[in-house]
Amino acid sequence: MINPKKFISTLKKNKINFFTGVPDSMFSSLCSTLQIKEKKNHILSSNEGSSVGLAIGYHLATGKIPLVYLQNSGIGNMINPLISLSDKKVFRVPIFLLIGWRGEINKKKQIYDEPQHLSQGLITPKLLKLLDIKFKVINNKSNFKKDIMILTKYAKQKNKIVALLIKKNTFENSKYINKFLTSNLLTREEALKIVYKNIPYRHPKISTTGMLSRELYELNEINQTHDNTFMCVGGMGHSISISTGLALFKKSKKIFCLDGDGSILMHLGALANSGKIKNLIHVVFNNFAHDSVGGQRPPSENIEFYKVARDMGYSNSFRVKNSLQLKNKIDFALKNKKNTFIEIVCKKGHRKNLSRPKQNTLYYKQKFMKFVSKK
Ligand SMILES: Cc1ncc(C[n+]2csc(CCOP(=O)(O)OP(=O)(O)O)c2C)c(N)n1
Repeated sequence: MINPKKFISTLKKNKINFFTGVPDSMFSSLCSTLQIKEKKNHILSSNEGSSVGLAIGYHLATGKIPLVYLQNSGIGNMINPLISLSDKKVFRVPIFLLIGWRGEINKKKQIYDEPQHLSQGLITPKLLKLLDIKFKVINNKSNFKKDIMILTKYAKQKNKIVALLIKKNTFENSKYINKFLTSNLLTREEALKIVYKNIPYRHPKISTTGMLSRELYELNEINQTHDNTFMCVGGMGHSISISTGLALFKKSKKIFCLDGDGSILMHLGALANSGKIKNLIHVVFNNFAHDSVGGQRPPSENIEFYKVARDMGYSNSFRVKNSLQLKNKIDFALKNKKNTFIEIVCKKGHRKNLSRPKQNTLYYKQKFMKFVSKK
């Protein structure tokens, strides 16, 4: 396996000194090492498109090659600035991409992965070819030093974008892994249990990408209440827009969006629309972390989302820190005729034995559509 510190020092030897991206569980130890050891040269960005923007700015300022890291599901977010700014036919900005390959292909077969990664996994190498991005695939046995050297040389000579596609289990864990914080705040799962208990079954729930949906899935499994839930397993950051679309056309129902801090930040602009929708209750579990992929800190440490939400149009907006406050605000939101935003300040950390949905995604979608079609 590759040691993250050695990997970073190889990048630096090749004069790559600026790192930005959105973390991925495929190389969470590398992301955490960058965040902790490379404070001055690293920015964890809000989405993969913004990472490319930051990288272009860095290149304009220094003339050097920046590194952007991402999970392959974030390629969509970055295609626009890549192809219409850094591309060879526009400004020719060389960028070194490090892409976690979920749904990877191994010896012509796709390895088992979650449904949201299957199509993306299949098309990832094809997409890179289509985008004319020279790339190499690495795993724990690869000669990464050689690959990094070849790719940086090429990027520099041609002023082009290059990529390393990272397979599963390529990186070692590191001591810089973000640890579970002890504090008297609720964990996301504890807070979710309170939310779950206090929302009557008749209200549809849209849950965000990552562990939150898996925790909710377990509650639904115990209580056999899957049909009122749409798990936004992919499309990170879009659960609030899905909730907005649903709420607009299901005015008789109060729709709950259960969101994360990293996710809300990814497409914060969506609040300009959701803030106007009366039958929406937006609950953000703010654990100040990308908990699902290693616990890295998003850049929103000092942002009070409930204040942002107020400015973006929500009629009621609160921040809660314990179970009693949370229960009270849910009761309030259920009775109030206008929309409510509830930011739950919680601590990061999750159970290691969380299960995954047993049925296929279409099963849950159909159940949900039947549920929302009822009066
Ligand atoms: C476009 C995109 N980029 C990155 C990811 C990888 N990813 C999955 S969950 C997650 C973290 C979500 O953080 P947050 O919303 O704060 O929820 P938490 O995990 O802390 O509960 C990330 C980065 C993804 N699924 N999609």
